Amino acid sequence: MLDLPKLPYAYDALEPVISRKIMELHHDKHHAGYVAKANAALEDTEWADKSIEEILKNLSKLPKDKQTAVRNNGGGHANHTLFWKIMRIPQENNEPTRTVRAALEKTFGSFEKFKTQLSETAVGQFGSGWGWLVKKSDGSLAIYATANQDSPYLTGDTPILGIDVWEHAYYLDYLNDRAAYAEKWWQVVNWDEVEKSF
Ligand code: MN3
Repeated sequence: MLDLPKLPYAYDALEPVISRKIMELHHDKHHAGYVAKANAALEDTEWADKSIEEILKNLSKLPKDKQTAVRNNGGGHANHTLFWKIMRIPQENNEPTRTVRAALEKTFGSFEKFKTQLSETAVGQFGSGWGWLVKKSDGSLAIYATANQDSPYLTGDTPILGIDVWEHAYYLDYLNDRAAYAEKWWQVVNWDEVEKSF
């Protein structure tokens, strides 16, 4: 059974970057829905008691008629579980830890270049999806977007940082201005939590 995790902060903790209303709907309705539907799909399979990471890494081994539901809803569960963890109370000059900064500079040239590349990738995702910083199996870092609720675990990568660019993540606060949301979002990234993935 997959469980809906509690938010590690109050619903209004991310204001003014993300409003209480969005957080309530996003966590209590959207994420809860993914958990319920993923559990319904996994019920009565040998995968019901496995971790979501293990399930997504082995999606092709699941019963064929369950794969789409688990990809979408299990992916939604994994993605949002990480998303809540890697956010915190907004800070205007929100800088990464020394360890994270050094790793980002090595791969992307500078922290600013990294931010720009991830923002542009996320904002440029056509339709619903996510922008990701991932660790590949060889330990290298990469940025890409996925559609819908596709998780980096599906391709064997480990998600480190992800921005949700589904309209439900920003529309109530930013209307159609996904770029404005993506820019503000950097204020709520919890770099201490991100560092744990390095
Ligand atoms: Mn979402």
